[in-house]
Amino acid sequence: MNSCSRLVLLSICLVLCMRGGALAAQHSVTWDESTDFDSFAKSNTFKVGDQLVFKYSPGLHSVVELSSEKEYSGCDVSNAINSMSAGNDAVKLSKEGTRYFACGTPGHCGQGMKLKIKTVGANAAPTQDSSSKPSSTSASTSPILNSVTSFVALVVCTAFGFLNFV
Ligand SMILES: [Cu+2]
Repeated sequence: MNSCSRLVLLSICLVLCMRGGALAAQHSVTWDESTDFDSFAKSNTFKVGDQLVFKYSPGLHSVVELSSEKEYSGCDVSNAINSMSAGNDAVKLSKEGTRYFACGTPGHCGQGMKLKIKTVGANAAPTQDSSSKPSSTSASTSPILNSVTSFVALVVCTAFGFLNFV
């Protein structure tokens, strides 16, 4: 094997390894009345494993998580499923689906301090809101496929690395 084809193989291995090991992202959101939360939601792709971090002045605001679209649109925070008030609140996006957040300070949600985000599978392409199909079957298997790809890439890379020394 000449050095040129080795270089090509090495490049392929590198690409495969990087593709397999996608890093989880952290999405910081400035949690106050001046933020455009719709734009924030649209300009970010939230994937399983990512983190959402709410940054604000403690005491002034809080973060409550709501369980339904109805509560979200009506700013009904009486049945919040989670409540945070530290001012640097991280939320782990552990599965696919839509999540609803609102400010718990009276009046703030009505003024627009609320955020709705959609978490997609870790391997999903960063497309803009391809409507509301559940897509659970295809996407839920992707983390496994992802691991398989990484493993195969690792084995292939190790094998070729070994051959180069023989
Ligand atoms: Cu607030």
